[in-house]
Amino acid sequence: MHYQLYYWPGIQGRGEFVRLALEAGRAKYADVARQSQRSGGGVPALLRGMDDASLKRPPFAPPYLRAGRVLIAQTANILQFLGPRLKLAPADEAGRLWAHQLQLTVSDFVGEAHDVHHPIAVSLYYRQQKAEARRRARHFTGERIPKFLGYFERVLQANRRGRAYMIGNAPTYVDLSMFQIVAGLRYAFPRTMRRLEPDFPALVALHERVRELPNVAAYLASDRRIAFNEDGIFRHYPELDTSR
Ligand SMILES: N[C@@H](CCC(=O)N[C@@H](CS)C(=O)NCC(=O)O)C(=O)O
Repeated sequence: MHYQLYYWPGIQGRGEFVRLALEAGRAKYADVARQSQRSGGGVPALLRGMDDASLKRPPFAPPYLRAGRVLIAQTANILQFLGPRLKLAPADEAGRLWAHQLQLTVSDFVGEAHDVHHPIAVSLYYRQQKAEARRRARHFTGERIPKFLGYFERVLQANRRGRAYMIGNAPTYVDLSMFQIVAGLRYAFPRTMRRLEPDFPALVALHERVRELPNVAAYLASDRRIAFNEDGIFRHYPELDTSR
């Protein structure tokens, strides 16, 4: 199968959770909006896919994925689809439901990370909502990061098949997302993470383990991996990296 991923070309954002799965699973795929407009790619192609009035099941927002005749959106939904196909999901139904449950929790967390710099409206610039962002950041760094990471750490520690991965004894798309969460938080909130990381040793070790998976390491070293920047979900604004 040859997949087409549609996501904003200049950022990791939510698309990165899908890119990591495609790369770790050595899938053949095109990152359509990063291709030239001359070849039918670029942002116009991304927008066309959402505006196409003939689609009975249109995506609301990127990322979305085309796999032959199938068109699916919502990051966790895309990963639920790709997981078994790329051998990045548990084999049994209970395991797959558990993976999806964890991924939905990742989606909640990612939404909150986004809302730190855009607490009022996505249609406003960060500079237009800075005061509210500062207030929100204090709660995010002080309460929400520890709560979410504490939960993921607990899940990892409770894995009966060892603490190497979140589920069972082999990497799944959830582990890739854990890597991305730690990497993103380190970029956006370095002071906070320096303070908190000692409380989450298994999660920090998981980040290293995933980073060293051969397909992931090759991807991270390639120009396909976009650098974190202040247009994405994880943004580094020092004034928001409040640490008690
Ligand atoms: N719940 C969706 C959220 C999708 C989403 O918010 N996509 C962003 C980019 S990361 C977007 O372009 N949203 C446009 C909009 O909400 O109007 C997911 O997890 O995929």
